[in-house]
Amino acid sequence: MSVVGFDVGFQNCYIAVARSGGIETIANEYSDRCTPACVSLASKNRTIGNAAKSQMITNFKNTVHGFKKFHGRAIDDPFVQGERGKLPYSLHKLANGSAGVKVRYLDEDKVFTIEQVTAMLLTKLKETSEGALKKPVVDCVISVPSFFTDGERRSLMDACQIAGLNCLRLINDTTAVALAYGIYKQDLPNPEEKPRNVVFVDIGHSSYQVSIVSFNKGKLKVLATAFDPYLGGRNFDEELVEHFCEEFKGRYKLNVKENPRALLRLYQECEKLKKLMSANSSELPLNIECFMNDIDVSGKMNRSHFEEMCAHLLMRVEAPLKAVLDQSSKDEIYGVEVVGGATRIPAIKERISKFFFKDISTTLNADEAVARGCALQCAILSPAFKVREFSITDVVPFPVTLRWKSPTDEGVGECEVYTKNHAAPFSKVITFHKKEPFDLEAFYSSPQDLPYPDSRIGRFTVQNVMPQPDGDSSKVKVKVRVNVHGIFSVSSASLIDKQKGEAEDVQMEAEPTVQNESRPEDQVEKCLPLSHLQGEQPNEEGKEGMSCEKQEQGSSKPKTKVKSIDLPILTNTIRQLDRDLLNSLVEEERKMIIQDKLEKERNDAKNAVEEYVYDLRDKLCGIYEKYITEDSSRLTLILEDTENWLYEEGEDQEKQIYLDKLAELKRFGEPIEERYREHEDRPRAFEELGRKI
Ligand code: ATP
Ligand code: K
Ligand code: MG
Repeated sequence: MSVVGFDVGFQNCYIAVARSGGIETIANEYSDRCTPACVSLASKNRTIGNAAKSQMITNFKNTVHGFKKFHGRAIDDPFVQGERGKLPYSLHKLANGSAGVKVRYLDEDKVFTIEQVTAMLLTKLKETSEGALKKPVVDCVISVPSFFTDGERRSLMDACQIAGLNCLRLINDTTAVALAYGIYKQDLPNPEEKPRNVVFVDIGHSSYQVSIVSFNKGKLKVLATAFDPYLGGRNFDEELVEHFCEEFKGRYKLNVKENPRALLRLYQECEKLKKLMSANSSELPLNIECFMNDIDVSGKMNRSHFEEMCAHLLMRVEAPLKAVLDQSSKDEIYGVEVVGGATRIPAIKERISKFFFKDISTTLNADEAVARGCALQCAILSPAFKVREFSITDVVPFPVTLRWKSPTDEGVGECEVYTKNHAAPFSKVITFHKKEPFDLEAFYSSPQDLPYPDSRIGRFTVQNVMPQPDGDSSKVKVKVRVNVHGIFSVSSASLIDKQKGEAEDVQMEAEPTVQNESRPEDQVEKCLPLSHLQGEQPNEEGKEGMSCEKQEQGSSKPKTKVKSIDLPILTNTIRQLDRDLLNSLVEEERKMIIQDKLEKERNDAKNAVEEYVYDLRDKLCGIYEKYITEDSSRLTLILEDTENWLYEEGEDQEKQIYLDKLAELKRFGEPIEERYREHEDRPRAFEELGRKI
């Protein structure tokens, strides 16, 4: 069983793994611990990560980046529409209304779902970690922004499945950081003492998240989260880009925005400039050669000018900090820990520090803390790995309401099942009195606070409900939950059949089987009777209605002499990929992995021919010279022919052709090599013989 954590960022991904020595962040084949969230499609294969990023400008139409926030969104979502105009690649409307990506792949026009694009990235991260661990990686923990809604989370889970990963938990970015912070701390207050409250801030490329977390020995509890989902490093890049676009229009008469390549280059240079300005307050140059129409461009910028330009962005730093404090009791803040690349901007750091009247702490690795937290969570969930016990309680970011009705029921009922900052994961049992199947509709109760245009979560139909033989309503127990991934569902339902009561002894509220049994059981809510539900008395026999039942976690289950019958639930969540389609995408990803592997082998075979040609040619004029029996010029000619062939008709051949070519060359080369070896070995053999005698 693998213990791996992936921080899948908008721009940068990091991998941490557990090995016997502990948790470590690992590097990819470019010796880079950061793998860019970038996928490039081409006529023979795909490239992912660093190699894809280097294709960004040359193959801009088919190099996909900045796609993380398209998860679970419709193409006509205002956010998607806003991004669309800025992307060098095309978006395409899928049958279910979602945003897909349209590219040229294997010489054909092809549309990939966002789940597929992220799956490609995950495939890369999976392969990198498999390389480091030298074993297959399936189980993992992946980070998500704390403000991700159900639709976004479900979509990411589908991406995992396409990539053949079993995600044990989608953990919120700042919660992962809190775990990385807390698990090794020796001096946390004892469980009965006042907890230590720490604020965590993560500002990445695309978003800004804050959480306040209380720590005691062996546990952390998130108290509240806040965010600006649309503020990150890229907004600062954009300011610089706008500035230089204007400047170049005036000075060089260039319309940069018309030229996707030039615009991408300008983005890259502005990002570099932004980073330099974090370390340097003096004036810095921006130079780009052959920028557009063969014109070299240059400009300059200094930190204070940059901060002026970004004043409206810097103003947005405070609101989430204030929001997180407003939501939690204003107990003493022990520390403020910041991570995420954009927190390196001095003006951002200053503002955070000023707000809390204290120095901010940067003891955590700003780039790697999220991934480390993910790997730690994976280690905790893995039975194969021993880590100290550490319990994690997260929060529900947006309140969830359940609404129900049945065909003959004139009344519609509604209940907010999860308030904002309610503990998660968490299950609740709700009791209804019904005579027929009924629908439960889940939605986010405060759409105005939702960074997502659709407040619906899904419709859950409780099926097979029948009245009791005497015509009375049946008691139906419905379990709702926010699971470890932060995803809401109506997870099970059962009909309590009082008629057969005496015959059997059944546990009434048996926990449904949990997917990952190694993880701590979800808490089950002691739910208050819902007095605000008009006309519906809790637990009143015979009356249609609903109540929540108290059930304490771990308490001995009441053994009532009734029979409970499991009821099937029809789940219909928004934007979810059709399951048959998902299975076909799993298959498609496998095929693409094989295609990439074959293409790599083909390239390797070609390179082997090329290398052999150069190597043999070198040696023929060097160490092999004395051992050539045939006409050496003939051999030189063969090598020259092969070299030419590689550039012409041999440029793009099947793998076998290259293997054959290499074998043919070796027929000439090897006898020479053998004679050389023999001669080299002879004196040595004599020497050895001499020693023995
Ligand atoms: P997100 O968390 O939004 O999904 P991410 O995790 O990919 O995005 P990070 O890797 O945390 O983002 O941060 C990347 C951002 O940090 C980029 O905008 C990058 O330019 C910025 N950044 C990195 N180093 C510096 C620096 N020294 N000064 C200013 N900005 C920096
Ligand atoms: K990151
Ligand atoms: Mg991040």
